[in-house]
Amino acid sequence: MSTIKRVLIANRGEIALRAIRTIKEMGKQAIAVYSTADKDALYLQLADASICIGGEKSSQSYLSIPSIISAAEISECDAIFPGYGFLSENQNFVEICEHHKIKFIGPSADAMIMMSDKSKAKDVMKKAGVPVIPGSDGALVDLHDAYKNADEIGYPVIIKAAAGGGGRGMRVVEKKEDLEKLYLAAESEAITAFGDGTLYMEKFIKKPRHIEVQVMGDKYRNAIHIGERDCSMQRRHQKLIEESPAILLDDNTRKRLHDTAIRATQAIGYEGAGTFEFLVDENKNFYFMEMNTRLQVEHCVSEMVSGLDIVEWMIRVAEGEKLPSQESIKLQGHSIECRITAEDPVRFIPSPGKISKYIAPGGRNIRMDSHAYQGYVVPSHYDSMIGKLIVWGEDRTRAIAKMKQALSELTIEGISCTKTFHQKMMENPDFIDNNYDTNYLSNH
Ligand code: MV4
Repeated sequence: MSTIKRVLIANRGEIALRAIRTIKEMGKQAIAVYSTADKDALYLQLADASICIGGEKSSQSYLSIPSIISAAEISECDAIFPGYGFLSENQNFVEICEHHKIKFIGPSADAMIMMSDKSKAKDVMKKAGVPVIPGSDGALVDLHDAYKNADEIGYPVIIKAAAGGGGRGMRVVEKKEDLEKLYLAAESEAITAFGDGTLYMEKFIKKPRHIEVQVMGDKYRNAIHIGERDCSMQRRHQKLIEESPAILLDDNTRKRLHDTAIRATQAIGYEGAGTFEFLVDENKNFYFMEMNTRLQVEHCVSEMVSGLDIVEWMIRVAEGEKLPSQESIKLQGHSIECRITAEDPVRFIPSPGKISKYIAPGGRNIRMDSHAYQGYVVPSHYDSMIGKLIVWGEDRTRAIAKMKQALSELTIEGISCTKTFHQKMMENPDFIDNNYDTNYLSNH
């Protein structure tokens, strides 16, 4: 066991704030970093110290490995907390931290490498006995191989970029005549976006639900799950609402899903917090899709139903502590998260600028994770999320009622935000009846 004394947070915004809170609560020091665009950010005031790491462009600051390592060395940090996005899934960064004897609070570079090629990740999971979406055995060799696989799988098929994830480099092929054109389009998009044109193919699942399982592993090959999340309410691959549990699942399917995620975590000797993403088809069969080797934005709904602090456990695991037993984790009630972004609530066009008035909701079982405040200027350089409103209720109906109340208290003026979108959604009969899939917002 080695105690971490001082943690550098290699991130910004609400997740930097969220990490600082737990780090300080644990009696450790929290060192924040910021770009020139973030010099007035709230998280800097709550950190024990803060260091400017460069210009407003992410490439000059939050993505600059030399700047972040220098900041950690100057401030004598013994660990780095990556958050999500930026360097959180950068294998090279993990190795560089190691060389500098700075603990990376997260999985090993090897685990990241194993999961970063989505086609290879599927192969690893298949061998571990995890159901995967039927498709090509590994990467497609060429167009001819694509035709052969598509005939075997049966149309419609979907072509995906091995280096992808989150929807980029994806093409749905309805019929043979379209395959060549879409194969070439996916390939060139993958090369442009990832510098890697490797593709793989799957059976296209119509009207899927996106359900993911939160897992954690420790240094002793213990693995636990912290329940599942339904993240099917998305727009252009951006999640808007997440909840736990996924009420779509019956108890038996849910148990099999959780057992599968634990088996998968153990199979790769995973350490830290991770998420297994599954697609669930119309017959409620679940299939592994990809793994995220980082803390996710929506981790809070899992915290609300379990009572655990996932960031705290990420740090404790990094220190060499054993995870609590699965039996000790009781999942209770229902939690919903609404992502509040600085975008107009109809067309989702970014709306950066100064927040002239800000009032956060409050009350029992309501959590507002936000770095916003009255007078804060939302910069245009980063993603537009300005906060997450998370509620807990004894059941889904009560959670929705609580969310409605909380949204009505939330006041953000001076910029547009997605509050009214969420208010409409909480009244939407299809949402209330759980009658939707991942395509809902593109169809409505
Ligand atoms: C699919 C699919 C249907 N069938 N794969 C989109 C993001 C990327 N991670 C995978 N995605 C999908 N993969 C098969 N075989 C449908 C999607 C998909 C989707 C998945 C989850 C959440 C939202 C989505 C929106 C459109 C398409």
